[in-house]
Amino acid sequence: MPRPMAMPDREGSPPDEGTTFTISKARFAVHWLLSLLTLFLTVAAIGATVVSLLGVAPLDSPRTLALALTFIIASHAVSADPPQEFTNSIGMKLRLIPAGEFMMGTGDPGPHFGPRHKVRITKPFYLGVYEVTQAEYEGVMGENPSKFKGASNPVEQVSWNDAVQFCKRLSAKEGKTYRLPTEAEWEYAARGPERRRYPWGDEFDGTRLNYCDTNCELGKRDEAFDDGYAQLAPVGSYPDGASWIGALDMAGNVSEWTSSKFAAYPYDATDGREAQEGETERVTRGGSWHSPALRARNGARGMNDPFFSDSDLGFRLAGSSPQGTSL
Ligand SMILES: [Ca+2]
Ligand SMILES: [Ca+2]
Repeated sequence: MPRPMAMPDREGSPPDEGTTFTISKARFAVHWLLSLLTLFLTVAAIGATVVSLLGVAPLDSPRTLALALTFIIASHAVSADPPQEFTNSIGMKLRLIPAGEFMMGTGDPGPHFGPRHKVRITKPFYLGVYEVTQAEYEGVMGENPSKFKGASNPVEQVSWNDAVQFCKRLSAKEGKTYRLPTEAEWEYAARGPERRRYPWGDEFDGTRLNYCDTNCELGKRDEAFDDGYAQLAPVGSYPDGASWIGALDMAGNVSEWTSSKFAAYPYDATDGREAQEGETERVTRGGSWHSPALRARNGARGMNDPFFSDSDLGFRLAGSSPQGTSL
């Protein structure tokens, strides 16, 4: 299992989380062309109306005005706003997470989960609503390494290197930019501006996630709750466990790789921890079917070598695009 840090949970100045997201170049160009035409025709319509009122011009102001309105409507239809939700070529649903600030980390004693510090997510980014499934992984990679087989189960037994490879292959297939979320993005999507302790709120509820509940065959099982699964659950089995942005299974099912190298807080995306090269340990986030409730907290961190894999460790996609590519 992912190696948890041996301390509890705290909640933190504010390094920027440098995610980039832009709309496609073509969409952007069409939007602005329509906007310029709308402006031109609106000015023409007003001018024609004024001149008509003065009784000197034979211009057809109503028709020009109608044309202007048509362009206004078309301009809105080709809005420059990115879609709130996006389904990719293999049916994976990603949601747009707005930029914002949150308090990262927990208030527990110990050096790894805190101190709490403010982190700013400077640009919107996409995040997978679900963990990557075995069917999705096999569709892209041609193999399914998971121990507990099931097409809708999250893929497990995947190393950080495997997860990154999956992102690269899918990016190449679609011409988009997929990647793992940073641990700041992950925690922001789980915790939100309200500083939730768990994705759904501040109180633990063992029916809203798949953790080591009473069905769990391990000695550390929690007999206070029955979540219905001894090992993996199909992704999205706990709609009541959704985070503030609608991401599912963040607290449990499988722990998830992030892009980040493990480093002490405060989180700073520019200090080298987001460098993709290097064999340093990478941060894992969220609890799993294998872990106790303590690990389900939004601020809990784990870490493992990038070549490590286990049956309670998977990942979810993030998406952001360099300038000019569409997602
Ligand atoms: Ca369980
Ligand atoms: Ca999870």
